[in-house]
Parts: sequence; structure tokens; C-alpha cells
Amino acid sequence: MTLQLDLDSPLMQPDFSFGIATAAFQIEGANTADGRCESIWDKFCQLEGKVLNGDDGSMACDHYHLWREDIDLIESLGVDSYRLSIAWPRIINDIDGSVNASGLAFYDNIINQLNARNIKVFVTLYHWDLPQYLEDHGGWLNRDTVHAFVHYAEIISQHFQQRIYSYCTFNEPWCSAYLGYQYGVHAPGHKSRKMGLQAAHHLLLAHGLAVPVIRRHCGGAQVGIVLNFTPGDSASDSQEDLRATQIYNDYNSHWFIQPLMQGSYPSSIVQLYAEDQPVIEASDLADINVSIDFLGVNFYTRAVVATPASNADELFQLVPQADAEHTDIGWEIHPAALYKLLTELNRMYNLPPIYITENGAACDDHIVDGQIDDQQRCRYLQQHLLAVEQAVQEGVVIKGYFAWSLMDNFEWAEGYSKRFGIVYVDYKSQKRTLKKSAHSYRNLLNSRVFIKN
Ligand code: IFM
Repeated sequence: MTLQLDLDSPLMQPDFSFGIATAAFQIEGANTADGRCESIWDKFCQLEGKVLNGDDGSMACDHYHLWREDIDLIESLGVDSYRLSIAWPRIINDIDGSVNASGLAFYDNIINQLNARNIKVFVTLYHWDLPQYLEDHGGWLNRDTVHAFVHYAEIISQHFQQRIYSYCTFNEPWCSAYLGYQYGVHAPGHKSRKMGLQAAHHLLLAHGLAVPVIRRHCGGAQVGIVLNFTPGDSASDSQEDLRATQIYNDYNSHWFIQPLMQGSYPSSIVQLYAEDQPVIEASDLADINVSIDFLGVNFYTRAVVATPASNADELFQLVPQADAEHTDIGWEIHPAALYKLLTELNRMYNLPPIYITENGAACDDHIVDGQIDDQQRCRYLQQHLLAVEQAVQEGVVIKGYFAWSLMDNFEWAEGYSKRFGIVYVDYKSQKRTLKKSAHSYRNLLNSRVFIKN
């Protein structure tokens, strides 16, 4: 299977941007170099049983030292854009808010190189690596963290201005809040719904307060946020399953997008989880509802949802789809859900332009005779590109697509066991080898040249 789109596809036009994405903690390593302070993920990795095989981010892809080669690699793929995150612990390494010049210098090098090569720079300010000194004071449960983030966002936007094409405040606040504070599977590992909802509120508020500050300094660059969606489909047409699915979607999707777009939280969740509601100050929802230039959508899979057994403490349950195809991380492959998600969000909300900021597959890749024939990933990417194309044809404004990820990397609680890269990483030698999907992505992108000229 090769990646292919018709030459007259809206995705093949010059105004549609193709890119590739990474995140700091997942690739950089060097987690004590040049004044970087500890993050919640450094600490979490040290706790027994939290990360598969006891893996950690101390080496990762050693991108901190191999960034020049990695930029060559990115350029060789022919992408228009590169989405990376900046590690807050490299920049503000002390609770007093002081700035670490070496941290800025590291990203200066990368961003200047990308600018010199005409690769648009999409930066995420927060991709989960909270400085541990803030977690020691309550992390995202403490409203002071909101202000610490705004300070950090100001430092970055003042420094980089329009050298960054697109500023994203947060990547997937659902993960930071729910996986980190409600389900305990991500750093910092708390387990309480009330904490999850409070953390979510503070993350959204930090976004809302940071946007005008970034705008003041960024010289007209785009400012937005990235949300992850695993949309729920009802297991049946029964009233009970439909209701459970609505609650699931309100809790997981609309709890995040509704305040951003409409300045309110879903009333179902406010009522159903009344005791767990966050502390919200009078102007918070108006602040969260700030206008943004783009919405990033990360999509991997869907969920099938049913009403739970009567004694369960959740109001919905997920129904495994044993007969469907899954990726190596156990996620169902269901590209139709991406099309449905995009068209539904477009109907429900007055959206800014969308970027698909992450989409990809974890596969059990192996090098055979120097090659990695990742057929499942190629199929996955092709099917999802067609879903995006279909949504655009139906009038959803989508300006770009980023494959996740440039190269295999630290997959959070799964450690290095899951490979999402289109480039294979041998972690012992740090050798990078293009997988078939990378060759195919490059061919697709290069085939656009005929249109552009
Ligand atoms: O690796 C992650 C990434 O950090 C955030 N989005 C989902 C990816 C796959 O789990």
C-alpha cells in the first residue's frame, strides 16, 4: 500500500500543509543537561510499575544531541511544517520564574534552522512535562500554576516572536487532566475525578489567559490549542446506550471543546458529577472562551459505548470490538470516525480553521534486511487522509495534517514498547531508518510539486 491522493484533491493544493510531529520529553533525552530541572515525568518514571519495563526519558532519541541530523531527516521528508514542543523545565528551571538562557539557546538553534529551510514551525508550549517544583505545590490543582504557565508563555513568545509560525498552548489537556489526575496512569499519578475536573479547568484557564499574552508578542503568528478526541459511538440504538454515549462524549470531548468555543461546561456533567465540580471563579469561563486562530485535532481511534452494569461507578462503559482491526497499542482502526467527528464538530460549533495535529499508528515494526515494511501504518495513514479529504469536501475548513510521529519515541506509560514513528529508531545505536511509511509519505508530498509549479 502506498499513500496516494488525486492531484486535484483539496489536500494536494498549496494551501494545505503537510507536517510531522514530535514532543520534547518523548525525543530529547538529556534531562539534566544545561540547567534543565526535573519534570513530573522524570519523577513518575522513577516510581515502580508506572512505566512499562521501567523505561524513562533520560536518553529517549537523544534528540538533544542529534537535532541537526534530525532536522536533515525532517527536511528530507519534504514536509511543509514541523510540530515540536518546548520543554518548560528547560526554560524556567526554578520556582522564582527565572529564565534559563541555555534552554532558550537549544530551541533557538532548532527554530532558526527550520526557518532557514522554510519549514513552518508549529510549537506546543505544554506537552505534559510540568516542572516538578510546580507539582510540589499541587501542580494543575493549584491556581498559581495557571499564572506560572502564563509567565512561561510570555517568555517564549517574547523571545521567538514570529520565528514560530503557530503557537499551541496545550497538547491534549484531556490527557494531562484525566490520565494524570483522575486515572493515575500518567504523571503525576493522582486518582480522583474531582482532581481530574479541577486540573482540566486550570489547564483551560491557563490557555485562556495565555492567548492574549502570546498575541501581544508573537507578531501575528497563529495561536490555538490542540485537543484529542476519541469519539464514542453507541453500542446499540437503545435509549440507555445512547444516553451513556452522550455522557461519555460530554465528559471526554465537550468538557474541553465547549468551554473553549462557547464559554460553558456541558450541563449533563455539571449535574451528574455535581460533587466533583471544579472551583471556578467569575470570569474564568469568559477567559477560556477567548478567540483562537486554529483548533488542533488529534485523532487515533473511537470508542464504542454502552450503559454500564448497575453497580458500576461509571455512567458509561466501553465495549471492546474484538472483530475489528487494532494497532499494536490495542486501538481500533476506524477512519470513518474521524470523518464523522470533523463534520459533527463543524455542525455543533463555530470553529476556527482546523489542523489535524496528530494521527498515526503504533505497529510492531521490525527491521528485515535493512527495511521496515510497515504495511498497517501505510494503510492507516492512507485511510485517515481520505477521511480528512472527505470532511474537507463537505465544507470543514482543515488547513493541514501532521503524522504522529517523526520517529519512534518514549510512549509515556508504555515506555519504548510502542513504535509510532514513520522512522525507526534503534535505541542502542540511535540509528534512524526510514520505514516504508516514511518513503511513501515523502513520495506523496513530493508529488505535489507538479501542482505547485
Ligand atoms: O505519543 C502520544 C502523544 O504524546 C500525544 N498524543 C497521542 C500520542 C500517542 O499515544
